[in-house]
Amino acid sequence: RQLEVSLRHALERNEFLLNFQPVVDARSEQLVSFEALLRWHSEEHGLVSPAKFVPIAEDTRLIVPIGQWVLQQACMQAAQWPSHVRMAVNVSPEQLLEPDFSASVVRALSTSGLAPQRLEIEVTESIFLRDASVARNALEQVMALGCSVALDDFGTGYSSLGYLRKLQFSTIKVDRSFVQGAAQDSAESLAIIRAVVAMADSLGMTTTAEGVETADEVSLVRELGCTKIQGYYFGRPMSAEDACRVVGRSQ
Ligand code: G
Ligand code: G
Ligand code: NA
Ligand code: MN
Repeated sequence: RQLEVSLRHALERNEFLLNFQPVVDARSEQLVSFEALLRWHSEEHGLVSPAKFVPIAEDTRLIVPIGQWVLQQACMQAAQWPSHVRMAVNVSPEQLLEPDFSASVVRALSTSGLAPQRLEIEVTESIFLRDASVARNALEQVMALGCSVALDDFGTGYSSLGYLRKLQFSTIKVDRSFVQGAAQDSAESLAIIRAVVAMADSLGMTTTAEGVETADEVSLVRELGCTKIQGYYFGRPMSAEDACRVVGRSQ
């Protein structure tokens, strides 16, 4: 495909950049971290959504070098911020299952000077579909470095809860479909968020409500006991410059 050809040259042409979306503490509404979100400005195709190009990058394994670039850039950015602000980076299964994944994390941390405790790796349940023991091993290695691991889009994949027994995720991210559902009075969505929060609490994990767009949704997920909130209400994915301004206000 056309897109794939362009994607092969995107890194060397410097066509990627990162946006950053704030995550706040549900009680204090203080900034706690940013999630790095990849953007591609293709010379041939204009701005391409990650929903479109990330799957192609995964199929072609281009996500491995691209993902390394993301890690590197995100760590360098976070190293510019005060130490109470953490950085979350999305990692695809193809990238995590590479034998040198944890080495690439070490590299990003050491070249940026970022403390490992300030880096959170976000993975989805899909990492357990292919080679669960390799995935678990890779995550244990980055946890041993001092990084934390969040489980993203929780509840939308093919979940087996078994791996929650084996891996100490720091955070479970409640997918925005449940937040939106609960806001529209879906009894099922409400029940699911309650159950996820209760389970996370008893496992010593925190919860982040994703896709929170309105003040009513803020109140709702706070009452449901979510620990952290992410969504357009507190900030859209933004440029590094804008993120620095938000960080400046957070002190
Ligand atoms: O803003 P949003 O359109 O950014 O992101 C769409 C999807 O792309 C999400 O599922 C998100 O997890 C994924 N995504 C965004 N940035 C990255 C990245 O750096 N690496 C990977 N693997 N996925 C990403
Ligand atoms: O899969 P992941 O959770 O990493 O994807 C994050 C995606 O969700 C990004 O595309 C981001 O732009 C989008 N997003 C973040 N906050 C909101 C929100 O409040 N509402 C909606 N509709 N999308 C959001
Ligand atoms: Na994510
Ligand atoms: Mn997410």
